[in-house]
Amino acid sequence: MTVQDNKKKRAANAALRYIEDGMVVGLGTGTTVLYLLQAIAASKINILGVTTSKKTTVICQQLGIKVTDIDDVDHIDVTIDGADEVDTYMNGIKGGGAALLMEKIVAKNSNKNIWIVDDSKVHDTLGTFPLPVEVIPYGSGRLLRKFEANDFNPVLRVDQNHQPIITDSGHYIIDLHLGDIINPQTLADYLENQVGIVEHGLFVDIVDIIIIGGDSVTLKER
Ligand code: ABF
Repeated sequence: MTVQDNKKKRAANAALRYIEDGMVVGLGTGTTVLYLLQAIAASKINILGVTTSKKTTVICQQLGIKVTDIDDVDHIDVTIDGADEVDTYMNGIKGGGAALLMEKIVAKNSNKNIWIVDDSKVHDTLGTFPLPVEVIPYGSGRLLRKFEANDFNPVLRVDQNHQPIITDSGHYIIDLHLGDIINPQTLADYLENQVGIVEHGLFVDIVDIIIIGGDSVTLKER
Protein backbone atom coordinates (compact mmCIF):
# COMPACT_ATOMS: atom_id res chain seq x y z
CA MET A 1 0.00 0.00 0.00
CA THR A 2 1.40 3.44 -0.97
CA VAL A 3 1.82 6.30 1.50
CA GLN A 4 -1.12 8.10 -0.16
CA ASP A 5 -3.29 4.98 0.12
CA ASN A 6 -2.43 4.80 3.81
CA LYS A 7 -3.51 8.41 4.26
CA LYS A 8 -6.79 7.73 2.43
CA LYS A 9 -7.44 4.68 4.59
CA ARG A 10 -6.66 6.69 7.75
CA ALA A 11 -9.21 9.34 6.76
CA ALA A 12 -11.79 6.71 5.83
CA ASN A 13 -11.42 4.87 9.14
CA ALA A 14 -11.74 8.14 11.06
CA ALA A 15 -15.09 8.76 9.36
CA LEU A 16 -16.62 5.68 10.98
CA ARG A 17 -17.15 7.66 14.19
CA TYR A 18 -19.91 9.64 12.39
CA ILE A 19 -21.91 6.54 11.43
CA GLU A 20 -24.36 4.91 13.86
CA ASP A 21 -26.42 1.74 13.58
CA GLY A 22 -29.66 2.33 11.69
CA MET A 23 -28.53 5.48 9.89
CA VAL A 24 -29.27 6.34 6.27
CA VAL A 25 -25.81 7.11 4.87
CA GLY A 26 -24.96 8.72 1.55
CA LEU A 27 -22.00 6.84 0.07
CA GLY A 28 -19.64 8.65 -2.27
CA THR A 29 -17.48 7.49 -5.13
CA GLY A 30 -13.77 6.94 -5.51
CA THR A 31 -10.84 5.10 -3.98
CA THR A 32 -10.97 6.81 -0.58
CA VAL A 33 -14.63 5.90 -0.24
CA LEU A 34 -13.73 2.30 -1.12
CA TYR A 35 -11.73 2.17 2.11
CA LEU A 36 -14.78 3.53 3.95
CA LEU A 37 -17.08 0.89 2.47
CA GLN A 38 -14.64 -1.86 3.44
CA ALA A 39 -14.47 -0.44 6.98
CA ILE A 40 -18.28 -0.25 7.23
CA ALA A 41 -18.60 -3.85 6.07
CA ALA A 42 -15.95 -5.01 8.55
CA SER A 43 -17.54 -3.05 11.41
CA LYS A 44 -20.90 -4.76 10.97
CA ILE A 45 -22.57 -1.36 11.56
CA ASN A 46 -26.06 -1.69 10.10
CA ILE A 47 -26.71 1.20 7.69
CA LEU A 48 -28.98 1.87 4.72
CA GLY A 49 -26.82 3.30 1.94
CA VAL A 50 -27.76 5.83 -0.74
CA THR A 51 -25.10 5.62 -3.41
CA THR A 52 -23.69 8.27 -5.75
CA SER A 53 -22.77 6.03 -8.68
CA LYS A 54 -23.36 2.63 -10.23
CA LYS A 55 -19.77 1.81 -9.25
CA THR A 56 -20.48 2.40 -5.56
CA THR A 57 -23.72 0.42 -5.77
CA VAL A 58 -21.86 -2.60 -7.15
CA ILE A 59 -19.19 -2.38 -4.42
CA CYS A 60 -21.90 -2.19 -1.73
CA GLN A 61 -23.62 -5.26 -3.17
CA GLN A 62 -20.29 -7.11 -3.17
CA LEU A 63 -19.64 -6.11 0.46
CA GLY A 64 -23.17 -6.82 1.67
CA ILE A 65 -24.02 -3.20 2.46
CA LYS A 66 -27.77 -2.60 2.01
CA VAL A 67 -28.56 0.21 -0.42
CA THR A 68 -31.72 1.97 -1.54
CA ASP A 69 -32.78 4.68 -3.94
CA ILE A 70 -32.61 8.32 -2.82
CA ASP A 71 -36.34 8.68 -3.51
CA ASP A 72 -37.18 5.83 -1.15
CA VAL A 73 -35.87 7.51 2.04
CA ASP A 74 -37.30 10.55 3.80
CA HIS A 75 -33.87 11.79 4.92
CA ILE A 76 -30.14 11.11 4.68
CA ASP A 77 -28.45 11.37 8.08
CA VAL A 78 -24.92 11.85 6.75
CA THR A 79 -23.09 11.58 3.44
CA ILE A 80 -19.43 10.65 3.32
CA ASP A 81 -17.63 11.23 0.03
CA GLY A 82 -14.23 11.91 -1.41
CA ALA A 83 -13.08 15.00 -3.25
CA ASP A 84 -10.51 15.83 -5.88
CA GLU A 85 -9.42 19.09 -4.29
CA VAL A 86 -10.37 21.17 -1.24
CA ASP A 87 -9.39 24.73 -0.32
CA THR A 88 -8.89 26.51 2.98
CA TYR A 89 -12.50 27.82 2.86
CA MET A 90 -13.81 24.22 2.76
CA ASN A 91 -14.91 24.48 -0.84
CA GLY A 92 -14.15 21.58 -3.13
CA ILE A 93 -13.81 20.27 -6.65
CA LYS A 94 -15.43 16.92 -7.31
CA GLY A 95 -16.14 14.90 -10.40
CA GLY A 96 -12.81 13.34 -11.23
CA GLY A 97 -14.70 10.06 -11.08
CA ALA A 98 -17.49 11.44 -13.33
CA ALA A 99 -20.03 11.07 -10.49
CA LEU A 100 -20.47 14.76 -9.62
CA LEU A 101 -24.18 15.02 -10.54
CA MET A 102 -25.40 12.23 -8.27
CA GLU A 103 -22.85 13.25 -5.64
CA LYS A 104 -24.24 16.77 -5.55
CA ILE A 105 -27.88 15.55 -5.50
CA VAL A 106 -27.13 13.27 -2.55
CA ALA A 107 -25.06 15.92 -0.77
CA LYS A 108 -27.72 18.60 -1.14
CA ASN A 109 -30.28 16.20 0.38
CA SER A 110 -28.11 15.22 3.36
CA ASN A 111 -28.33 16.47 6.94
CA LYS A 112 -24.53 16.44 7.21
CA ASN A 113 -21.72 16.17 4.66
CA ILE A 114 -18.27 14.80 5.37
CA TRP A 115 -15.37 14.56 2.91
CA ILE A 116 -12.52 12.14 3.39
CA VAL A 117 -9.33 13.12 1.59
CA ASP A 118 -5.60 12.57 1.76
CA ASP A 119 -3.51 15.68 2.36
CA SER A 120 -2.42 15.93 -1.29
CA LYS A 121 -5.96 17.19 -2.07
CA VAL A 122 -5.64 20.31 0.15
CA HIS A 123 -4.63 23.59 -1.54
CA ASP A 124 -4.97 27.26 -0.57
CA THR A 125 -6.98 27.91 -3.73
CA LEU A 126 -9.00 25.59 -5.97
CA GLY A 127 -7.96 25.08 -9.57
CA THR A 128 -4.99 22.76 -9.55
CA PHE A 129 -7.45 19.99 -10.35
CA PRO A 130 -9.35 20.59 -13.63
CA LEU A 131 -12.99 21.50 -12.97
CA PRO A 132 -15.39 18.82 -14.31
CA VAL A 133 -18.60 20.13 -15.90
CA GLU A 134 -21.39 17.67 -16.81
CA VAL A 135 -23.10 18.64 -20.05
CA ILE A 136 -25.88 17.41 -22.29
CA PRO A 137 -24.34 15.76 -25.39
CA TYR A 138 -26.59 17.82 -27.69
CA GLY A 139 -24.81 21.15 -28.26
CA SER A 140 -21.71 20.12 -26.27
CA GLY A 141 -19.52 21.18 -29.18
CA ARG A 142 -20.92 24.69 -28.96
CA LEU A 143 -20.26 24.72 -25.21
CA LEU A 144 -16.67 23.63 -25.84
CA ARG A 145 -16.20 26.55 -28.24
CA LYS A 146 -17.79 28.96 -25.76
CA PHE A 147 -15.44 27.73 -23.01
CA GLU A 148 -12.49 28.12 -25.40
CA ALA A 149 -13.54 31.70 -26.12
CA ASN A 150 -13.58 32.30 -22.36
CA ASP A 151 -10.02 30.92 -22.03
CA PHE A 152 -11.33 28.09 -19.83
CA ASN A 153 -9.06 25.60 -21.64
CA PRO A 154 -11.81 22.95 -21.95
CA VAL A 155 -11.14 19.31 -22.71
CA LEU A 156 -13.91 16.84 -23.52
CA ARG A 157 -13.26 13.78 -21.33
CA VAL A 158 -12.78 10.67 -23.45
CA ASP A 159 -12.15 6.98 -22.78
CA GLN A 160 -9.27 4.83 -23.96
CA ASN A 161 -10.93 4.57 -27.37
CA HIS A 162 -11.05 8.37 -27.58
CA GLN A 163 -14.82 8.29 -27.30
CA PRO A 164 -16.60 10.74 -24.96
CA ILE A 165 -17.15 9.13 -21.58
CA ILE A 166 -20.84 8.80 -20.71
CA THR A 167 -21.85 9.45 -17.10
CA ASP A 168 -24.36 7.29 -15.17
CA SER A 169 -26.97 9.83 -16.18
CA GLY A 170 -26.04 9.73 -19.90
CA HIS A 171 -24.11 12.99 -20.17
CA TYR A 172 -20.62 14.10 -21.25
CA ILE A 173 -17.93 15.64 -19.03
CA ILE A 174 -15.89 18.68 -20.07
CA ASP A 175 -12.89 19.41 -17.86
CA LEU A 176 -11.93 23.07 -17.49
CA HIS A 177 -8.22 23.79 -16.93
CA LEU A 178 -8.64 27.13 -15.23
CA GLY A 179 -5.67 27.63 -12.93
CA ASP A 180 -6.46 29.37 -9.63
CA ILE A 181 -10.21 29.81 -9.06
CA ILE A 182 -10.25 32.96 -6.97
CA ASN A 183 -14.03 33.14 -6.52
CA PRO A 184 -15.64 29.72 -6.80
CA GLN A 185 -19.16 31.07 -6.14
CA THR A 186 -18.93 33.59 -9.00
CA LEU A 187 -17.77 30.86 -11.39
CA ALA A 188 -20.49 28.50 -10.10
CA ASP A 189 -23.15 31.17 -10.72
CA TYR A 190 -21.86 31.68 -14.30
CA LEU A 191 -21.81 27.96 -15.09
CA GLU A 192 -25.29 27.45 -13.65
CA ASN A 193 -26.64 29.98 -16.16
CA GLN A 194 -25.22 28.29 -19.28
CA VAL A 195 -27.79 26.27 -21.23
CA GLY A 196 -26.63 22.68 -21.73
CA ILE A 197 -24.70 22.45 -18.47
CA VAL A 198 -26.35 19.88 -16.19
CA GLU A 199 -24.05 20.39 -13.18
CA HIS A 200 -20.48 21.39 -12.32
CA GLY A 201 -17.92 20.06 -9.87
CA LEU A 202 -17.65 23.15 -7.65
CA PHE A 203 -19.02 22.25 -4.22
CA VAL A 204 -19.32 25.57 -2.39
CA ASP A 205 -20.70 25.84 1.17
CA ILE A 206 -21.77 22.19 1.16
CA VAL A 207 -19.39 20.22 3.34
CA ASP A 208 -19.58 20.35 7.14
CA ILE A 209 -16.51 18.33 8.07
CA ILE A 210 -13.36 17.47 6.12
CA ILE A 211 -11.25 14.59 7.43
CA ILE A 212 -7.71 14.88 6.12
CA GLY A 213 -5.52 11.81 6.22
CA GLY A 214 -1.90 12.77 6.64
CA ASP A 215 0.80 11.62 9.05
CA SER A 216 -2.12 11.88 11.44
CA VAL A 217 -5.78 12.79 10.94
CA THR A 218 -6.84 16.44 10.78
CA LEU A 219 -10.43 17.62 11.09
CA LYS A 220 -11.71 20.82 9.50
CA GLU A 221 -15.20 21.82 10.62
CA ARG A 222 -17.38 24.63 9.30
C1 ABF B 1 -15.42 11.66 -5.56
O1 ABF B 1 -14.23 11.59 -4.89
C2 ABF B 1 -15.13 12.07 -6.97
O2 ABF B 1 -15.79 13.22 -7.36
C3 ABF B 1 -13.68 12.27 -6.93
O3 ABF B 1 -13.16 11.97 -8.16
C4 ABF B 1 -13.29 11.32 -5.86
C5 ABF B 1 -11.93 11.43 -5.30
O4 ABF B 1 -11.33 10.29 -5.69
P1 ABF B 1 -10.33 9.46 -4.82
O5 ABF B 1 -10.93 9.27 -3.46
O6 ABF B 1 -10.24 8.20 -5.59
O7 ABF B 1 -9.06 10.25 -4.75
O8 ABF B 1 -16.19 12.60 -4.99
